[in-house]
Amino acid sequence: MKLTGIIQSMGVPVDARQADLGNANLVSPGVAAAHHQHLFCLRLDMCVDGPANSVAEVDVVPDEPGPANPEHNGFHTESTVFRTEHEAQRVVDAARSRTWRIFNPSVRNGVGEPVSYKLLPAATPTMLARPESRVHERAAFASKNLWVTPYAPDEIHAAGRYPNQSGGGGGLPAWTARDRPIENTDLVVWHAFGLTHIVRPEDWPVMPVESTGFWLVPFGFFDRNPALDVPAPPTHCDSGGRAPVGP
Ligand SMILES: [Cu+2]
Repeated sequence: MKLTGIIQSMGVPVDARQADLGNANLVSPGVAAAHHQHLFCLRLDMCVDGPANSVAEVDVVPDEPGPANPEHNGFHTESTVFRTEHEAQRVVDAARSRTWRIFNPSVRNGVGEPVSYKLLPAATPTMLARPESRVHERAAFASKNLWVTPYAPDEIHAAGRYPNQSGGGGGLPAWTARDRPIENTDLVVWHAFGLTHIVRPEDWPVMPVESTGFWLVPFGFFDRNPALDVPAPPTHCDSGGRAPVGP
């Protein structure tokens, strides 16, 4: 997702300095813009080779010292399969290269492992407004980066159907309060991501693009690099039946 446009600015005394401003940055003499966050939630109705899927968190951690790690340089993956909704409420951990794997436990790939897709998050924040704040209550989906729910056709909007002016608590916090099982079933993955925008003078008066997002990539879904399966170069009517030589 790309963010651009015009920042929300405010007038401050023309002689104000940065040190006078607690939650905003000067962008021009007499003009400041508040710190803020752009937080999104994408609903991923997953179906990896069939409807019955599971989700695991995969961290990469150092091996313990010992005979199997004589040079103290080994590291390995630790995989934890989520059994219920509460277990699947997680945040990113870039130091552990944390990813989430959506897999089909009943379908094996060419090396005998479950077919899967990997959700690779960006270095994305969670909501910085405190839990007791109104904005946090209304958009509690942004307090975690990952949620997993069993598929329900009426569960569409992460913050509930009518978040504006609401008392909060709708959407993901309400649905997941039941802590339903999410293993080997038809499930929905919710990824909350975005960025914290500490505004800079270069964002004024029109903001250049900042990007945020994530990657969803096959992990053992294919048995080899599927991009190698490209057709032969086309022949051209002028090439005498030979592949064109170029450029
Ligand atoms: Cu912004």
